[in-house]
Amino acid sequence: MEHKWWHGKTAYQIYPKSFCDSNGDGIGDLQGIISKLDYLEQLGVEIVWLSPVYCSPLADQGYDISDYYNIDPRFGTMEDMEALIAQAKQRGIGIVMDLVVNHTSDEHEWFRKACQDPDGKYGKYYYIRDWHEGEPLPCNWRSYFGGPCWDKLPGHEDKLYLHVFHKKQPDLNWENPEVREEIYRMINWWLDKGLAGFRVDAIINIKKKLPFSDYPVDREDGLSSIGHMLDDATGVGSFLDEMAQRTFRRYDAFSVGEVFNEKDEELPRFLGDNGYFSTMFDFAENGLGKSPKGWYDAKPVTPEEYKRACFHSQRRVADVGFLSNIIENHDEPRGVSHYLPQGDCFPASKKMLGGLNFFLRGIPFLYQGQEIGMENFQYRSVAEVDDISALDEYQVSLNAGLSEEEALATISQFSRDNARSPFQWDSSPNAGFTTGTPWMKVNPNYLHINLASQREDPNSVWNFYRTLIQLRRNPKYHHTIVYGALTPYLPEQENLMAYCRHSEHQTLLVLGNFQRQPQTVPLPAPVIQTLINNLDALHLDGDVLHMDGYQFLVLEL
Ligand code: TEU
Ligand code: CA
Repeated sequence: MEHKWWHGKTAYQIYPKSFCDSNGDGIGDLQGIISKLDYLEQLGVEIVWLSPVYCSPLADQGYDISDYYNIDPRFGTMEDMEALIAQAKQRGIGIVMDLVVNHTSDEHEWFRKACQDPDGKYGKYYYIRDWHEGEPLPCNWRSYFGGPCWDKLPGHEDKLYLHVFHKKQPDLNWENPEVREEIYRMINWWLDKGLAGFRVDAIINIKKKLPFSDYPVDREDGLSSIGHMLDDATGVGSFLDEMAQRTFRRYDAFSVGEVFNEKDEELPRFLGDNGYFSTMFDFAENGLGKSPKGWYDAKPVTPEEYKRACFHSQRRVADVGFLSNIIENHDEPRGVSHYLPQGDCFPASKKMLGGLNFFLRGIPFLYQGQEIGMENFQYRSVAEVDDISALDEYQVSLNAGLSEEEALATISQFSRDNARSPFQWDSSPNAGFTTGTPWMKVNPNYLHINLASQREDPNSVWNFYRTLIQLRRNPKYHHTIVYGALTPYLPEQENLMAYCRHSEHQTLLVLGNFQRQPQTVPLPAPVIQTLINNLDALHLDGDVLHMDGYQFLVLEL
């Protein structure tokens, strides 16, 4: 496998709206991020992915872009963006932007022009179909945020447009070469500014199975999950290859794909040498427990399921390329609230979960706040919900017969808002995120979970994450941690997640006791030294290790 500049990095995702507000309007911004570059450098991350900061009506918090070539004034200016790229670079940090090109905002100039003249040039940028009241829709796909993915084209009673996400996110027609040219031009324009690369949003959706047709109805709404269509669609690869060829590869840029349903045999083309992407997120764990019926039917994830999913993903890509490993992102609940058994969310277990994920082969991506162990929060009323996905699932839960209280409890567990509450910098009002009124409520637990207090505490979750990142960067272990093969260790031992990372001259054993109770683990070889321990003690009895509940260890063997 060819070595690449980004293989050994640790990445960090910023959700700009909730990271740091520099001017007191309650909305995080680019100057806020710039003011925290020293912090990011100290943490040790070397790639920073920004969720979208382009002009947007924020119907889906920036994933609905109305101008790809400008920064939304709420986040700052183009000068701020250029300053961020330059000042990050001085600290050895590459900035990665979000590339949202499955759809635009309905407020994008292209879509406005398409509405003015559906038969003209811009009408062909989108999927627009004739339709008359009373006729069936062109197809029965359910949009990701609920309801049919067809809506009336504004200003036209007899035309519909396609949106697989929100109705304010009309899908671009990638079959049209002019659309693809526009996108490549825009990507290169940004790469010319010195961006390190892109995180590529929802990209698998760009290929539609045409002509539009129905799939089996799978809920009472009479619609069908987009997943059926995606399984059926072929040929996304030629778009992705063309995009990579015309953009990323020319710049040796980093690209991380948000891809959910690639098939095994496609993996080498997606993330092998010269693949469509540098890497892709591993979403196997995030999918656990989910139900096609909706969030209300989801099951809790057990440690055994979590472990199996990780190992399965590792096996799939072992000889192919590098996954990007996460426990959470801006679309998911907080990892510690989601994967740790109920009642077991405390510093030691948070460290264990973080550590187990961090040393998997691949690029570790931390999400803002993960490094201080930020947790889900509880909604008090549905009026507090911002996430459009959660609002839809609230309705789905009510339709399934849940009470309002139960529906609220359900969406509290899974809402994307969980990850979007402001970063908890310190114990001052609003957690130091803003001097004004935050656009979203700060989690009340900021008084005891915040960066300022954890910086001073050598045993904090934050200092633990720093140690993980430093170990990955340490020249003595870097090669093994980045390139070493991964072999599951005692995968059948319940609630033990353990694996070896080994290169020619080195073996590291990573162990997490994924339960409250202690457990005993035989070691395969003598311990040379303990590199990481999330607890004070180490009970080693010859080649038998007695692990305390939620103990996490990295041992050099
Ligand atoms: O998400 C893509 C995606 O497939 C979503 O269905 C995701 O699983 C959903 O948000 C969960 O509720 C990306 C972005 O990460 C997300 O924030 C955007 O809303 C979406 O694309 C549309 O751009
Ligand atoms: Ca602001």
